[in-house]
Amino acid sequence: MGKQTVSLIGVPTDIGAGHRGAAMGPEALRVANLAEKLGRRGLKVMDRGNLQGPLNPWLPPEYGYRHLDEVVAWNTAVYTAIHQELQAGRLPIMLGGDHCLAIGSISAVARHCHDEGKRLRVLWLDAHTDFNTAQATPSGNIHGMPVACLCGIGPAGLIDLGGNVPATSPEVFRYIGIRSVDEGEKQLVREANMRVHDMRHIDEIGMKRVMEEALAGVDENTHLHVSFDVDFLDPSIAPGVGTTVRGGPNYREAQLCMEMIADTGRMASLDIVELNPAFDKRNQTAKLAVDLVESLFGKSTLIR
Ligand code: 6HN
Ligand code: MN
Ligand code: MN
Ligand code: MN
Repeated sequence: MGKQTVSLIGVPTDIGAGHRGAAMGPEALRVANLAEKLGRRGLKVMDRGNLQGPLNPWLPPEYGYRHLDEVVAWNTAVYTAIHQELQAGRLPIMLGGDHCLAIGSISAVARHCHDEGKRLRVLWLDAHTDFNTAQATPSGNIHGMPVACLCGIGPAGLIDLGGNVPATSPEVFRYIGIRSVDEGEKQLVREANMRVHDMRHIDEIGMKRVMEEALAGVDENTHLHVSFDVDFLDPSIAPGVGTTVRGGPNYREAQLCMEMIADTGRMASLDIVELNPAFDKRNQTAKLAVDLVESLFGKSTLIR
């Protein structure tokens, strides 16, 4: 077997977020030596540079959405780029950008799985469930809506990127690290029967058993996609995000989570999103994200 090729796709925008700065995420990850570190893990790394799209006009919401047209434009570009990398047999890593961009990346992954007869599993590592709608959202920020859009609840232009509506369905998702869900959103998450491994669950049974549950059923026919919102991590170790919520996984819990994903050998695409260098200290959150991504690709602290 040849070397696995991973492609880095920068998406420098904060178009779906409530704070400016996530547009600087791709460069911060490059400065933290993401490509070099993955190269040292024996991967062939192709940095495809950055996608382009509209500037952030920083306007109030209209009909429950902020910047819907711009969000559609960015996600269309993401869809095309990620789909192309998957078709070429490469493992795409999307360097966000805010989490609205996962609509494009996961729509591409879902389309690819559909065409190849693969079963999709999405691990959504996040403090938030990102399951808002135009009616339920307290902010209008579309980074709070990607999972709903991927399940077919959302506006035209975002639910139909890959041609199939819905792009995918609630049973493919496993949420990990959840600790902030809006009131109306809670109702939607319950109605959709989403599988939520919230922080209370991690406290009670530990990260090991949570990951066993989240990864149960993953086999050789599974395409495992990891959507890593950096605000998943406890803010004491990861201050460089726009929406910090205290009480997240600590360093070792996060490492164990990543290591157990690596052990499956099934991760075939990845988003790194919501990194916000404007809130960071000396790029420490980017460095931590890179350290954790190395673990996703098999770096381990194990001696045996
Ligand atoms: N993220 N639930 C809040 C909202 O505005 O809808 C926060 C969403 C945060 C989204 O961190 O990807
Ligand atoms: Mn493939
Ligand atoms: Mn998120
Ligand atoms: Mn989040």
